Amino acid sequence: MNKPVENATLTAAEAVVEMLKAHGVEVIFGLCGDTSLPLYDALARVGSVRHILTRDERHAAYMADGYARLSGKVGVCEGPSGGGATYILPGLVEANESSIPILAINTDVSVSSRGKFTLTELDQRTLMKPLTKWNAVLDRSADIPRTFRKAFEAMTSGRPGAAHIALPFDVQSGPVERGDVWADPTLGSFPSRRVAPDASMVELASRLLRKAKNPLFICGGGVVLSGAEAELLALAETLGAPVATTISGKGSIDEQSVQSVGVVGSNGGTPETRAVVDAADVVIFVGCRAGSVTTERWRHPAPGKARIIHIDVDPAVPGTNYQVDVPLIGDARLCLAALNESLEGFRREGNFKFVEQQKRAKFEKFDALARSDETPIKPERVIKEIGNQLDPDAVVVADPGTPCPYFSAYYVVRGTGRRYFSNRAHGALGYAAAAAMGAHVARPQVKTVAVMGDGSFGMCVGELETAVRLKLPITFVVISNAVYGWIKAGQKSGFGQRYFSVDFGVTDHAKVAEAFGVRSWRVTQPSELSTIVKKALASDGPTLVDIVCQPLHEARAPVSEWVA
Ligand SMILES: Cc1ncc(C[n+]2csc(CCOP(=O)(O)OP(=O)(O)O)c2C)c(N)n1
Repeated sequence: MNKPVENATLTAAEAVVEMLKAHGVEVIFGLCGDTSLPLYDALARVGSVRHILTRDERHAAYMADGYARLSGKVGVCEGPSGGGATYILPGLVEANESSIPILAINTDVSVSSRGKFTLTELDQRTLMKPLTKWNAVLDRSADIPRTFRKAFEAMTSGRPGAAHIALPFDVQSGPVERGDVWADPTLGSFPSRRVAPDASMVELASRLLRKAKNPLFICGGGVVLSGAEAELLALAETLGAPVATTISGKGSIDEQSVQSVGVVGSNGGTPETRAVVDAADVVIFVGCRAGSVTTERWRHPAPGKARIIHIDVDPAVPGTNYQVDVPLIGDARLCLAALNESLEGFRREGNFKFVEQQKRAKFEKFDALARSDETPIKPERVIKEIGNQLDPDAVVVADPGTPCPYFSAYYVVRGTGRRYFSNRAHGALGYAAAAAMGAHVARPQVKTVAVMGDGSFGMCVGELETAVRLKLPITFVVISNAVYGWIKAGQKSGFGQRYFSVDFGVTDHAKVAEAFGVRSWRVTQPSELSTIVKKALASDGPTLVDIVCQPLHEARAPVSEWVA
């Protein structure tokens, strides 16, 4: 093992580190294992790539995801063979479906040990293939440079996505020619290759928009991914059109602006935002898959009622869920810029009275509940308090359960760009804490807050040690109600209140966090909330606020509907 190599060559493990560096990678999140020893040794010897040791590979992938979302660069995570691969998988698939470029490297049993009932042997190629945009299992050391180049190109061009590389133990010790170790560093950020739309389609869209009486944008994550906020605003102003978003689209527009509708759909939308969607005669989807949640199961907009222009970088998206009048395939920024150009000289005066009226109605109901002194504390009060105290540039990450629909609906993003996100592809509980850690590593100068239910807390608690070890000044908020509340709410609304196997025991999450070394508080009284949230946010280390809250099945959820 690790035979000395000539100067003109590197060990393959060293070449892996050099290839990452050549693509601009500065940090890797991961967890060690037997098959990873050569890679770890190379990381130690080569230096200059920061390694963040995590307590679970799933969270390493979530950290890479949060890091990528905030840095605009590929997030990298790693783990060993066998369990390391199966544990990294949930984060990989979430990122891939959310169009977030992360690279996962799992080391593997030696090529020479394949097929011999070797401990941890697993067909990583087949396992990862349907979950990633691109994947490979290395068989030869010499293939490392071109395999990494391919992976970065796949992740950051077209629709961004996740890649996976399996790196066998013996492959890590073979030789790689130094001269083969090169990269195009522009492939380390996304979008690396912007594609412009077909001019004839731009013309068709522009014609439809000139005739529209009540156009509406529904923006998905593609606007923020593409950095198309300025082009979107310019076009929305030209058209006098309101801008609604999906959850991932929060940050496409400043939500304080008159043109902003807020989030629509069945997880963050409200009857008031739905009414705005229903009033549109032309809907322009931008970087949005028009999936079940955004469209409330393809009912809003109602099929056939509004004309549809659909902008997406992925040609497979427009036309999948709605009959589309004009598909515009390309990068969101370039598509919107092309529309701005083709509409030069045109201007429709917007009438935002209806949007304003709907927003006022939505927030009046919210504010009345947010003022409530009742116990258990109402979720609205928590959102209002955190919203009041956070700076506009703060980053909030929300888990499914109570946090995602409530924060999506009522946490007002001030400014544009990535300031709020949730894991909207698969919505696995326990994402926010680790994703927030990755986000903080990418943008350490702003406050980062992770909001989770107690169901999520149970799925991510081990990473509190990572936050303490790295002294990350993140505030973790636990909405504590001793129930899988979102599901119990579903049993209430759709299954005759036959509550079954959804309640669990009460845990003092503040005490648990304290045992990890996190400065923590448990809040039971609404009157205590403000002071404690202030203290937690002001701390320069990790803090946790455990808030005993009204469960969802007793609360007034924004639009709570299961989406199967
Ligand atoms: C890994 C995973 N398992 C199951 C679910 C299904 N699920 C969606 S919401 C929810 C309940 C969430 O409970 P909790 O985190 O306590 O938040 P609450 O709804 O009570 O606010 C469950 C179980 C999921 N999203 N992820």
